[in-house]
Amino acid sequence: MSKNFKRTLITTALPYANGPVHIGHLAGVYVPADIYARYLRLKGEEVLMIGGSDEHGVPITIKAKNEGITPQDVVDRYHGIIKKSFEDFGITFDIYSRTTSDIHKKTASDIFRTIYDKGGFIEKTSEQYYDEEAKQFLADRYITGTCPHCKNDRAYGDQCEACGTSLNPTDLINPRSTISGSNPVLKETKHWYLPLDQHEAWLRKWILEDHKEWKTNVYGQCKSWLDMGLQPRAVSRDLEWGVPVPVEGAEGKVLYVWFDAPIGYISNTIELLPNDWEKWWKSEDSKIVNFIGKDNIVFHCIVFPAMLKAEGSFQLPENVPANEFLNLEGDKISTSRNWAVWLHEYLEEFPGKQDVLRYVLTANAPETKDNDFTWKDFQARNNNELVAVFGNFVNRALVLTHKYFEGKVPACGALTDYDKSTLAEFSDVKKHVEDYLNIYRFRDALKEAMNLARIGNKYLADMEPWKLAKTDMERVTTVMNISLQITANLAIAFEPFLPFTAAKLRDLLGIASFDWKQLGSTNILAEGAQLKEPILLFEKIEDATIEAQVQKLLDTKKANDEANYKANPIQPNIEFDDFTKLDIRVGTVLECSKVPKADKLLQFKIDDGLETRTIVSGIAQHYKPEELVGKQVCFIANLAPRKLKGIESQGMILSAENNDGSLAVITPEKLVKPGSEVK
Ligand code: B3M
Ligand code: ZN
Repeated sequence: MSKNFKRTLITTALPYANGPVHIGHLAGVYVPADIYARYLRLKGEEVLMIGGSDEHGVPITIKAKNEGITPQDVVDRYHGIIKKSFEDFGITFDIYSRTTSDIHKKTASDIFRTIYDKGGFIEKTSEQYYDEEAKQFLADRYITGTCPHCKNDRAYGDQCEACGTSLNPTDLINPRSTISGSNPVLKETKHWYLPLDQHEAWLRKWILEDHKEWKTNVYGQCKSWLDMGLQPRAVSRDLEWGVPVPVEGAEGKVLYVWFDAPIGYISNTIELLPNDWEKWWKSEDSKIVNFIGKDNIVFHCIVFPAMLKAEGSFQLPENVPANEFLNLEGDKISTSRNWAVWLHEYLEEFPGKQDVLRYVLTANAPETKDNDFTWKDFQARNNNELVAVFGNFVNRALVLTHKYFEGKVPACGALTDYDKSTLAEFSDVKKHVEDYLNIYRFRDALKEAMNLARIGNKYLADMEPWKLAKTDMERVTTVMNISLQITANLAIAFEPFLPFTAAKLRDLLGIASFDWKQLGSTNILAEGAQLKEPILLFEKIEDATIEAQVQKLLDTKKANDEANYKANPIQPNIEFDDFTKLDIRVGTVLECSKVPKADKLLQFKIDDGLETRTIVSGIAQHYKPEELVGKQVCFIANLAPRKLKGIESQGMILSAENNDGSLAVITPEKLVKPGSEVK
């Protein structure tokens, strides 16, 4: 069912202002949204792209507390950094505002009040943990205790990060308040709930029947939520940081961050267009599209629509093209673990290379499943695609035009069959790119656009104008005209994807402005038009640069391992008699050699004070054989012999395992007689 929309309102998830933004944000939400917005604008459509920082919520209060500053200080700092990163990467928001603005507080408050007055909430009293010393209710994250599943004693009230289980605060054994350290008590508190169960019927129809075209990952997640049955959700919290609940008797309570944040889209539109915002949100001919990451799906497809429906005067989104997650070198991106490529740092280290990152993140976007960002892939895509295909083609087209025609676009003469087939090949590009962009398949759209450069590259390589120039200048004019027209097409096609490069190209070609309608045309550049001196659009990224980035991540990993190091829990007690059964001795290593065809094994001959015994030990990755000869080691002498790679091992050498997995052989602190007992 395709409706006749007059305008498109694009919203992008509001990042939490408790840290800078990283490549995962860009890949998941902002680059695709920006491509879509730029594309629609190039087509001359009426578009609005709304963004902003999400400045409420508990993590911000925790960060403030840890740093001894106010939550407002935290969000002021990160809002500025985030906003600048987006500007630097060419994300074309019509407004990028914040949820601590007065307009937002009023809008969120008004919407709550309207729903409240219509009887759209239910009030419920429940027991929640309360810190009697700090005199406040505790958010889940403010409570730690022992995980009932894995016994980790640093689990949070909402989750145990050691075993990944999600928890309720009352699941914790020996709960403690992180504010005062005291044991919290359960106390009754009243909250307002959005009765999602009452919205289930229309949500089912709206999503599962009327929006079958939504991306399968989005549709599938919605379906599973709906099939599980919806429950009322609390939309208020006992907290000081947030939008106060606008109801009498609600002192000390604020709107739940997930209630106020999506309203930020509306408030920011009001801030931008105080007199004209309603047509974007309330008229049926506005198409609303929410760009988000997969962890936000339930809030945008179920909770926010239910809020809007309960309020009664807003349009629902037409599509919610959520992406999956982008991982980094095999690990989940994490702000708290500093496992990320931060956008502001990237720009310091790769100045001017915004488009390289935009390209890589789009070519490898997590559109249908989680994907991995690796520096090797980043380098390969830059060197083999942007430099070798796109840049190489454009550069040759421009350099040759300067060489043969003083930089003026030569005339197009008679076309050969090969010329015609080349032109035919690229004339379909517009349709292909559009077809993909219209259904939010940005990677495929980019591939189609890139195909233009491949066609151009192949054409130049096949035509070899540098050879033709010796015999047939007439052909050279045609070949170069066609090559330049392809270059101009590239500039238009890439404007949504690589706007900085497209702008450079436009300048080189002297095109006044882009018109999407011209895409696919073979006479964008007029005969005789003067081109500027060529510049390189992309440059090769060297191995050393990539290795430095990989090293930076390895350093992070190491620092994290150090910070998180905790010895394994102690095994259950044993009886003393069990201990005495172990005969542990000191021996002197007489010989040590690698076991053939076994990477991990070393074979020892050990003087145990009685005879020479053979022991095979799995420490070859930690020691060279010669390092151990002459050393004294500890070994279990009465372990039943067993065969390893055909060699009978008579005992086991003891070593300590470090937290990075490396092994250190145990040796006595001073020399002792071989065969000495370890007690
Ligand atoms: N701040 C969560 C997030 O950054 C949240 C999104 C709000 S969108 C209204 O993943
Ligand atoms: Zn656990």
